[in-house]
Amino acid sequence: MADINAKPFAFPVQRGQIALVVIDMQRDFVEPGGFGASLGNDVSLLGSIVPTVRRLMDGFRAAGLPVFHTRECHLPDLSDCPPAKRLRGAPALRIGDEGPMGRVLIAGAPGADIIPELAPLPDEVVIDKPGKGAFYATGFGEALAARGITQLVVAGVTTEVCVQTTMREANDRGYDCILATDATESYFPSFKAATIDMITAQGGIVGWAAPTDAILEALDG
Ligand code: C5J
Repeated sequence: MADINAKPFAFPVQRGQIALVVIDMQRDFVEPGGFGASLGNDVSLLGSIVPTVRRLMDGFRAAGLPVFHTRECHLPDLSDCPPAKRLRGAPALRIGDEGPMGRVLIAGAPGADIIPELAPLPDEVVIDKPGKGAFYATGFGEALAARGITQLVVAGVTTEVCVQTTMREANDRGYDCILATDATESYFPSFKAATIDMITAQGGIVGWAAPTDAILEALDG
């Protein structure tokens, strides 16, 4: 494996210590009728990255490297959903409400499922997370430690919310993180661009960023 040609400088891949984490590629964020749409967003932007995320996942799988998936979702009794999160704003559907894809962002509801095109393989770890970051109130850190993972390639949605929060959480815990810039998306293109800038500024204050081709080339190299 070679270094990844990345911003702000080459990402030094550590063989056997790198994994992919695909954040929240769920029907509730990507498909019409879900939570993302209920907030007034145009979800078609997010759908456009699906083939690229799939290519990245397939590259990791082909290289025998671990792929982790996350889902933002809550328990049916909402005991893990702070009222402040549920009640903020004026969405057409709130977390836990019955929508066209079942109860919004509730574990087990069809809307909380990962979209079929990016379905996890049976041996891949899926982390259900009640927050925006993948480490908060989950077993993600322990699952990574058990596999000796110290480096994360991060993809998924949305760039400035759950993806960025996870990268910041990981960075604070000592992981080297690189964002796959064309395998992540936001409902707001300017927020995606700003996130990439924020992550890579000041010598990579949160981490690195590179397109999928550069990441896959390094895995092949
Ligand atoms: C949001 C996420 N945007 N997965 N969740 O509420 O980014």
